[in-house]
Amino acid sequence: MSEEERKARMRLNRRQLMGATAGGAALAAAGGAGLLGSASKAQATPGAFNLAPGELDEYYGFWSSGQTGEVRILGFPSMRELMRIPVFNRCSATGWGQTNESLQVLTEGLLPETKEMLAKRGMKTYDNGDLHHPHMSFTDGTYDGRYIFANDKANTRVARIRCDIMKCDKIIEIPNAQDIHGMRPQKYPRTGYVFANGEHEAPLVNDGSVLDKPEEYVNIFTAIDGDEMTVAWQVIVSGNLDNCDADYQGKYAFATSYNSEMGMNLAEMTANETDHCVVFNIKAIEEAVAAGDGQLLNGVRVLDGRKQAESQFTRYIPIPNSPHGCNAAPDKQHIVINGKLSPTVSVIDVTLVDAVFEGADPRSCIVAEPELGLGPLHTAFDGKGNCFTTLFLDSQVAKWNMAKAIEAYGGADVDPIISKVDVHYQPGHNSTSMGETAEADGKWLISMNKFSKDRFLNTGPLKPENEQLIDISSDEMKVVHDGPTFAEPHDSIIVHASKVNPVNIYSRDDPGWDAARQQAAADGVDLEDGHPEPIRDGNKVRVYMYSIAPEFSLEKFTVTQGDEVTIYVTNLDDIDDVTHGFCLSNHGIAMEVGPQQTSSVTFTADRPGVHWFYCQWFCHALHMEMRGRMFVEPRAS
Ligand code: CUK
Ligand code: CUA
Repeated sequence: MSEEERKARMRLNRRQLMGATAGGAALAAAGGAGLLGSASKAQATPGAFNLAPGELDEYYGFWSSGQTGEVRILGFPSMRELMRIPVFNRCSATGWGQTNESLQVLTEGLLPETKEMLAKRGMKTYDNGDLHHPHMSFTDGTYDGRYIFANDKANTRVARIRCDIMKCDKIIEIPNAQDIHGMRPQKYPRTGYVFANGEHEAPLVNDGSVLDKPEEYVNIFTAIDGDEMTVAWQVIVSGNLDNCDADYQGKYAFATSYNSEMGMNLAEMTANETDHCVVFNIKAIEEAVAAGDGQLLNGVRVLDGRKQAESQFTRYIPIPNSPHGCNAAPDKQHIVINGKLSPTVSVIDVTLVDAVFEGADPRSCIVAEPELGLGPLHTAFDGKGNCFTTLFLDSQVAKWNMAKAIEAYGGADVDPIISKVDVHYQPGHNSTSMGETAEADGKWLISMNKFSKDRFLNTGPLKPENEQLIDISSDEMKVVHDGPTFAEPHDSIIVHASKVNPVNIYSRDDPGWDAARQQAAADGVDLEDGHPEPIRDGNKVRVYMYSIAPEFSLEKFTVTQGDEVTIYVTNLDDIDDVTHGFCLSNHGIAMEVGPQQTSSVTFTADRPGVHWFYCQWFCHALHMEMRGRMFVEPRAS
């Protein structure tokens, strides 16, 4: 169908609808959200966080959700939750984890042995994940609005979200590694690589031939090609990798590493006074990969960068016991390593790292080590030379000055700490507005606190966490807002709204439903026309319909008990905000169908009888009327 014909038909359908309804014109006008047109949008007063109705935020917040497995979009600084992007979880509203399109994303990157294990449990993919770190792709040291990448610590995966539609389009399971934790995109020249830390150690070939022999376990650092979403290379390291970051030069990646003892229990893991920051030399690694060095394992080139291998791939910079956060400063020169069990943070000067690779003492690149308080976990920056470090045990955020910390390390009698503020309670990550880019703007800080205790009404034994908005525009930090959250946003990024430009309507050319397009072509069907009858192919039956508010193109269709049925729904509405849904009652089937999107779902029709399907997304004044019947004929026995 041509664009002209399609539009003509949409207009026709609307007219028919209005004519057919009692008081139709009024109803249709009231119900078609998209018909209202977009009101002019007010911008927030600068510095305001308590926005008036209709005012838009200055920033997008992209929040992780830990064991919930999704990414959340917040308006920031108002802290209004705008949207949830299902990633590693199963989502009832959108059908993520059930539609064929989402299952393709969730299954195509799984390792064969994982698919086999899950199949034995009747599963196609995992339905849980532990998403700690969402980070946007970079170009030239700042966010470029293309993608958000996120890790799954629970099942060793890395996902990518397309920022044009705010949906996940790729998930890969990382071979050879265990439990991806720290994860950061390359900042310069662009992403490029996504660096991913394997947190837990295990035998490199983990097939049961080695069990309780910790001396044979290894840890793995992975570089993913963020454009292709394939593993580019891996490096074997000593010690457990925790968090990581990249420099602004494109030369090095840095990872905190605890348990240099390679201990298996708490006492063993904390025996040494020092652990490490591991520095990865990207050029040396790329040359070795190109030369075919190391070993090829599960299709990935794996190099040995362990301490005892004394390679040019890595350097181990001694850091006081069990460091955690790893944060590159927007001055493009300093990397802050957060002490956790040590009250200090250690500052690496990236311009001194070349010398370390040329044989200088590994500690010679440390230029400051201020003592800030108990339990420093993560550091954020204001772009004006100041740093904000969460103190987990002290329940505080410390503001300190980088230049003063460097002077003090050099012996000057200066106190780098500018101020501290109490937060409630036990902060983990913190983020500043644009703070992990070269465009850090020093306006806002969010402190992501693990406990809320008495801050909110009691919700039973499980309490929300508490995120506190802090105004950092002056030296004295001011907590201005409490925001409760459900499990467990570890990390967040605060991205200026000018960097992100999502579409309102899907493109009909979107690659997201390529498989549906191909199947329709093979069946001689145009997705946008649907087909009046189910198409039978043995016991497989394909039903093609389109939707235009408030109707599906099929009001009924018939299948036979035992058929494997695939329903394709194409939403022909191309109006901002007119999402439909398809819910088949008493079959556990429901999915979102956005404007101009095609979604599909496959199930076995095993219940003879009449079953209603209905639109499950409030789309129109006649949304309740948007429904149809599936007849399941009993199979002749
Ligand atoms: S880790 Cu959770 S508080 Cu996974 Cu980024 Cu530090
Ligand atoms: Cu379509 Cu509700």
